[in-house]
Amino acid sequence: MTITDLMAGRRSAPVVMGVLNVTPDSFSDGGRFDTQEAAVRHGRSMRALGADIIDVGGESTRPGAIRIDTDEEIARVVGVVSALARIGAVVSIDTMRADVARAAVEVGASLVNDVSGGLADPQMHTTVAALGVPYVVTHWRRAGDQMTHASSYQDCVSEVCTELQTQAERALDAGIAATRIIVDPGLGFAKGPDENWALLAGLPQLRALGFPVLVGASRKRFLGSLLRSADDTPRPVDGRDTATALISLLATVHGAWGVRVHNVVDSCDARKILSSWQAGRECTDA
Ligand code: PMM
Repeated sequence: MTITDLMAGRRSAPVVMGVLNVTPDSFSDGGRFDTQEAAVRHGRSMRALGADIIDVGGESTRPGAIRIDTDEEIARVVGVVSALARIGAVVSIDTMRADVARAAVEVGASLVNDVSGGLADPQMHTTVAALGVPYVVTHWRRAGDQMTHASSYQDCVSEVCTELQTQAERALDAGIAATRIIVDPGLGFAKGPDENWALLAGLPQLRALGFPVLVGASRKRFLGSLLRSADDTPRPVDGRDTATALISLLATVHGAWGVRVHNVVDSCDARKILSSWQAGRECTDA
C-alpha cells in the first residue's frame, strides 16, 4: 500500500509503523542498527513481518539526549531511506529538522514524522508543504536535554489538545493540506506516567481534533514503571513488548489510526485479532 492508501484508511487499523533508529543512543534500540547494512536489513525484515511504514530516525529524542548536527543526521539516514524506498517500502523520516526532512524525501521518504510538531525548526512546516508529503504533528514542549523542565500540566489532555491544535493550524497556514496531517500525543515527551495514561484514556478528545491519531507507546518508560517488580525495579525494555501490543490493540479500539512500534509482529498479530473479532470470521490478511 502507498502512503495515500494508508492516509485514506484503506488498511485495517492500525497502520503499523516500525521503528528504525539509526542511532548509537536511542533508549530502546540505540546502537543496534547504526550501520547502514544492519539498518536496511532490519527495515526489510520489519516490512516482511507486516510493517506498513518504516520510520527512520537519525537522532535520539530520549530525555537527556544531546543534539547532533544536521550533516551528521543526514549522513545517518539518507542511505537507509533510499535503500528501503528502492525496494518499495513506505518510509517516514523521524526528524525535527527541515533540511533532514528535505534530504530524506528527495531520496524516497513519503512521510515526515516531526516529534517537535514544528516547534524545533521554524522552516519545517513550509518545507513539508513544498515537499507535498504527509506530516506527523507530535505534541512536544522542549528538546531532550530540557524536556523534564516542561512537564507540568493542570489538565494534560486539554492542554495537549490545545497545543496540538495550534501546531496543526500553523501547519495548515503554511500550506500543508488537512488530509496530510496526522497528530500524535507524544507519549513520554515532557510527560510522566500519569500524563501518558491520561492521554491514552483521552484518545476520543485527540480524535476530535479531526486528524488521524498516531500513538507511540512502544517500550516507553511508563510501561516499565507500570510493570515494575515487587522491589520497585522497572520492567526492562526487552520485557515491554506484550504491553506495547496490548496498547496497540486498545488504542485501535479507541480510534487510533496508527501505532509506532519496535516489535512489529506483536502489533500485526493484534491487528489480525481485532479484524477477525470485528468481522466475526478469520481475517489472516489484516
Ligand atoms: N517517540 C520517539 C521517537 N519518535 N515519533 C512519534 N510520532 N511518536 C512518538 O511517540 C515517538 C516518535 C521516541 O521513542 P524511540 O526512541 O523508541 O524512537
